[in-house]
Amino acid sequence: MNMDTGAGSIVERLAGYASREHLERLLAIPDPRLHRWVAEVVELTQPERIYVNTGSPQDIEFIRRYALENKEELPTKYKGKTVHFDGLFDLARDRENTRILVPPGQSIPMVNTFDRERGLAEIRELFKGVMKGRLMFIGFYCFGPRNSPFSLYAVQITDSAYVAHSENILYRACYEVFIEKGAGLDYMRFLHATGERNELGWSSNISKRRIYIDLDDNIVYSVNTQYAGNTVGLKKLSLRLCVNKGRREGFLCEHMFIVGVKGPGGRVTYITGAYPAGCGKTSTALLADTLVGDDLAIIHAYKGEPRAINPEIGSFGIIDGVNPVDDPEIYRILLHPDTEVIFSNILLTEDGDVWWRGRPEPPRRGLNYAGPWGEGLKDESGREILPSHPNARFTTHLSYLRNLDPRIEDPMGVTVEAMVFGGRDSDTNVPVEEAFDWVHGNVTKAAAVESERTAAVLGQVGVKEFNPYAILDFLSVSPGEFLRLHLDFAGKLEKTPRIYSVNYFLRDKDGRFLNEKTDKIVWLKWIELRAHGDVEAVESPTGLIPVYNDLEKLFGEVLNKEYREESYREQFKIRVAKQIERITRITSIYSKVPDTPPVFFEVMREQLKRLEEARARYGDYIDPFRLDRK
Ligand code: SPV
Ligand code: MN
Repeated sequence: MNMDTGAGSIVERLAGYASREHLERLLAIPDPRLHRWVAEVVELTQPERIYVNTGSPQDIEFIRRYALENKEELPTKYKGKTVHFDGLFDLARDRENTRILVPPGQSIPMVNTFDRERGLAEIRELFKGVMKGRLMFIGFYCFGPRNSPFSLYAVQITDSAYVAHSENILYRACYEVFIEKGAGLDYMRFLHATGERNELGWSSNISKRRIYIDLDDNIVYSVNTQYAGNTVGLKKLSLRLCVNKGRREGFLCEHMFIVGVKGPGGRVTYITGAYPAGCGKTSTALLADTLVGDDLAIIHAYKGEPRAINPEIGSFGIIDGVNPVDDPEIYRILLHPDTEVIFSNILLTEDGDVWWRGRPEPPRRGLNYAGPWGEGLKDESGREILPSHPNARFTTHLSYLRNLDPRIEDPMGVTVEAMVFGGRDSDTNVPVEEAFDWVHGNVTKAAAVESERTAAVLGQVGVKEFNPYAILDFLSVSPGEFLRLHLDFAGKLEKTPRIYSVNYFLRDKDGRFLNEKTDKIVWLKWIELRAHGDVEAVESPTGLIPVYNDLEKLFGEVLNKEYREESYREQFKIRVAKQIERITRITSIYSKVPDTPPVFFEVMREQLKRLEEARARYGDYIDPFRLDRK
């Protein structure tokens, strides 16, 4: 690629692609490196024109309209609401083709890597002329509150108005910071191209879909895809860059919600939670008393406290199953006349209504992620095509939430008192359990998250998968190193957050869920009380579980529900044999990760010993009423 320098030549190089106005917008940012990059991208991808998005209301509106004109989004009968389809083969994150570029011969345990030079050569080929005839958007965003020392910055280039529109909803546009800081600003870069589109508007070169992450250059390339998890740079592509920066600088970049839970006397306790996609993370975040974030958290040690910020201001949440009874707040927002929403991969009915599983009436004919849809439609292999996809999503502003915590804008973040780790687990973990301490929690709960696979990634649903910190898909370092980073982080803190596992998916022997959807709020309230030492707990071989009477009280107070002893006994019995199997599975995974901190194996060995002793004493199941209080 041409590495020409000098403003004069940049003007020449961009002249054929940019109107004077947009050229001036770009040149207003005093950063020659940025100008050179844009010139290189333009020469390589050959867009028709460039559009520099300053984040002004006019630019935001232009992008909204352009997405419709360009048919990347379709109008609905609701004001401010559009539908986007990714297409049948592009409905989720593509793990296989998402790769971290590394020097020859290097690899990172459990992380998908690829030779850097080969990867960049492939990218150059794939991007050659890829934007011909397209408008290329350049957007400038803050990844965190304005003026926060913890915020990161990003430039997104994309030929997709849908991607630009999504980012305008999900992130704070901050063109002015780029003007002010110029070449002194450290920022991530994202380059995305939709690639050829078929007659339905989908990216059609799916076999050439690539998401390549170049840590050395702080840049991510994404091509031949539209699904937001593969394309919206600041969503999950940034997470890999952020994790890498965090490792170097000693902060945590997490796949976690941040919520406030109210306790006695009106106090608000901040809790973060990591769950693999599709395991109740967004719904937990929405159920809490206040919401700071629903997907990502950056956590720094500040004056001895772990402080969390949400880099986002919007939500790209799963819509499948969202219904007026269980999720009244988000349901209200999705259909409210004054809100802006992009629905993706739902069903757009012929009369312009939007349908997903959870809307009370039955689906009607329309258009969906697979094309025209009608009752009984089957795919080539004879399987029924669901009217709305299980990974269908909504993109909307968090500001619509009645329980949005104003501290989402706090540049110093909120103090994290507890961290929660959840997964889809039908037969092993109890609904909620506290770890004995930071190290025990990081090893046995965070680093050991497992979950039955959902529709958010391509592949077969239902298989139990290892997913440490619920972040495996987004790791750019080894899980061993990620654990080490957390263990070391404690050294900067005066008080570490307490750590919990939660499990909303336990089932009985007939396959029925042991808990109701709303029970999760009780677990959060219990965690809140524990974080302040307000209630006792019962000691199990795997951690500290609630005392029956405390839960009985909380169920009554919070949900106005009776909580019976039998329910507690069944939900909180320790499944000893299953726990032992789990340790065996997880330990065998880490034994193949060379940089796993030795303390991991020690803590797991101790846990195994406690479980074996318990089995000798109680058998394969321990009745929680037989355990001692602590
Ligand atoms: C997730 O899958 O964890 C999401 C959506 O939050 S995606 O952007 O696809 O990652
Ligand atoms: Mn997520």
